[in-house]
Amino acid sequence: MIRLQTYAAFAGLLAAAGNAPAALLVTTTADTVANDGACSLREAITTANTGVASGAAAGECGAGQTPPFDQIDLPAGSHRLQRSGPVDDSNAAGDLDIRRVGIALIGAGADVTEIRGDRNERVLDVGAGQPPPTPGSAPVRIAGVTIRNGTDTSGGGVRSAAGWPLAIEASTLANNSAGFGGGIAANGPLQLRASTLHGNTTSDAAGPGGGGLYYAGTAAAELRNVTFNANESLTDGGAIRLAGPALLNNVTASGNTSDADFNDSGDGAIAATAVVDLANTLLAANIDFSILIGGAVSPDCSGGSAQWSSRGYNLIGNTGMACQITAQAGDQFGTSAQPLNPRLLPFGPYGGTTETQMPAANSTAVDRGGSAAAACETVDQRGVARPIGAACDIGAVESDDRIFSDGLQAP
Ligand SMILES: [Ca+2]
Ligand SMILES: [Ca+2]
Ligand SMILES: [Ca+2]
Ligand SMILES: [Ca+2]
Repeated sequence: MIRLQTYAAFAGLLAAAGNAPAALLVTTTADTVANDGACSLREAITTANTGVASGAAAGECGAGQTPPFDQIDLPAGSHRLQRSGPVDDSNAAGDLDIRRVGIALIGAGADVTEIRGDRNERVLDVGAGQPPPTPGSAPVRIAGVTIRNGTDTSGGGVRSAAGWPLAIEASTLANNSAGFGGGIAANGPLQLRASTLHGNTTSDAAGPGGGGLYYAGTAAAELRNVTFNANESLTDGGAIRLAGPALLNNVTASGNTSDADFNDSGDGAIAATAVVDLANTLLAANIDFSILIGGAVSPDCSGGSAQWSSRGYNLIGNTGMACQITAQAGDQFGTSAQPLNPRLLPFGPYGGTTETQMPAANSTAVDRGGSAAAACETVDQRGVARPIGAACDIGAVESDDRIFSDGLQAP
């Protein structure tokens, strides 16, 4: 289980070395800006952005502390955004605007800490209106939170500006909506780990798509131990639209829908117009609604042979009509005529702080992951060590389901 509550120990070590970065502790779930002796999430972000305390009263963010403030600790609770006002990038109202690299926003776990949008604007905006930072800067890091109910033109949950590095870990993005990039729209370097994107949607019927994620950075985005379930795009990429390159290892995308307005424009749980390099990844049992009108169907992946690059040990249920990928060692690819059933258990809690889709014991994802150059991640999305059984499993979660559908127990 990844709880990410080790910061206190870490800060203690640094304090002993006389070099403690100041952490801000959020002490209220209210979306307030007032010298009231409480430190709200919005105030903490402004203090981290500017280095200025939110007020002089004891208990305000940064009062009596020394900047820079590199970390915001967000305890369990529902932090609902409620400040309305003109759209701004200065963190005054609507979305929360992070304007400095190296800030870490750390919740107590995606199952207990949430930041909830008000459905008028996205939840978190990283680097908006700012020039790109120096290449190689420390990322803005978000960990141990659920981000839900944001709505915007792009990045309903989170948007990052061009060149702004973003790392999201052990988090859930759920029920966000945007023109494109329903959950996340990342325009700078991206690392996405041990996280779930569920029930995010796009709303622009002519946009680039990406129900869960839209990526347009220039460096390869890294997705490791990530689950995409029940996201939906009106166009391409029910789960992910890649306009920039990406590396995927141990990703699961199932139950996502592309071309949700079934006008035969859009396909692929992952749709790529840049190089996508994948290993140990499961793309199966997704839906391309073009099938409803007899259009070209490619439910699981879409893109040309110049885009799709397998390192092996992937399970793609149906490569369909628009996914040109060449099988490598360990790959299991189905077709429209003979799709593969991934035999995943229902999306739900299988341990850890994020919900996942575990392969059933009789899934061909079990014990079919790779090694050497195509090695699985050393732990799974829940933080459980791989492998369980003879070899690691394809997808985000290592199966500990041991009962076959015939009732016999797996060895
Ligand atoms: Ca206050
Ligand atoms: Ca903004
Ligand atoms: Ca704002
Ligand atoms: Ca469409």
